[in-house]
Amino acid sequence: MNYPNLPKDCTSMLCKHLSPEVFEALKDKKTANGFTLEQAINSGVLNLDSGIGVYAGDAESYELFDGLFDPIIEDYHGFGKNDKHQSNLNPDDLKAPNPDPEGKFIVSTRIRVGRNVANLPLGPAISKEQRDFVESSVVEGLNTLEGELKGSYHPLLGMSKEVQDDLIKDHFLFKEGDRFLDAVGLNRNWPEGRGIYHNTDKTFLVWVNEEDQLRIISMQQGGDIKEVFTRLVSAIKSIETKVPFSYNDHLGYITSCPTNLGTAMRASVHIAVPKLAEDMDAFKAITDKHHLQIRGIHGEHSQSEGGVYDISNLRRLGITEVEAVQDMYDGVVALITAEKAL
Ligand code: ADP
Ligand code: DAR
Repeated sequence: MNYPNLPKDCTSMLCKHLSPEVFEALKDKKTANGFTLEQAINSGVLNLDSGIGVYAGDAESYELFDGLFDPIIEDYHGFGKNDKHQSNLNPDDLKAPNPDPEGKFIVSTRIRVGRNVANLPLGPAISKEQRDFVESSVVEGLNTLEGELKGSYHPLLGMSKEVQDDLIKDHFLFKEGDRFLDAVGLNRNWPEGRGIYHNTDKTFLVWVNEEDQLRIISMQQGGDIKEVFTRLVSAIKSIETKVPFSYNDHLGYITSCPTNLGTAMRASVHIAVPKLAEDMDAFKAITDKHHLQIRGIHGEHSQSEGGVYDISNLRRLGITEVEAVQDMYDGVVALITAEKAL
């Protein structure tokens, strides 16, 4: 493998941190699952508009390719090689009375975590047989859930296009054919082994075998962030009694993308701030101050519509789950205050 052609104007973390020296040190290494540096960086080589451009094929990738992953993790999360991740999933520690009880600003709230099954490769290096095993064992565990978490699993294989399109349009299901995921092999054998579990009200959902092997999701209309977090914690604690999660005390919960390590949590609101959005510099000054990310309303790499934005925590590693949600909550309060002032 030769050093990739990375143009000078490429701004991804891959372009920033894959020096020729790091490349030479890592290019001939292979994890126990056969995952190579070439596979890890292919998404960023093919998609020069990537933000990151690198994925892990297994937990070992983060150690074996540390020369590339460590500076990316430090750069994105501000988290050092010898730092230890801490977890706190106690909703009592979250100070978050509904910031918009009259429903004037927050359309909906969604909090999700990524999880992967312990002692198996991650999506980029998993075999079809292993991925099918993940689907069957995760679904077996999900089908034992009771109360508000009780629901049903819907495999993507055999799902009608209408049902699939409706679930995506209504923000419940992942999109198909993401080119970033495709380039690292995360779409292999699609749609086999993939699907969505949800309860009757679609306030609790689990994506199976998309970018991570599980995406555990709690969501509802309105701004009761604490209620959404409490439901998510209950779901995580129920599922982890059935499915062992890949975790270590340095990186926390192990995920395919380094941006999702640690809590692997993204807590978001869809919020209408049309006046504030007329001055994006002022808008971004508030989101930057509160470590928040602005996305469009149909997920990553999408646009906002009607002055509604997806606002979520940027930091996921080196802070606890409670702190990640508190980051989002405090930022949303600041955005509502600014919108009201306008
Ligand atoms: P993820 O959050 O899982 O990393 P995306 O940003 O692509 O992935 O979002 C996945 C889906 O969740 C998209 O359909 C998006 O519209 C939806 N979504 C995210 N946040 C919210 C929210 N606060 N309310 C409703 N839907 C949301
Ligand atoms: N699209 C890839 C991943 C960025 C983080 N988002 C994830 N993991 N869904 C990129 O490098 O832009």
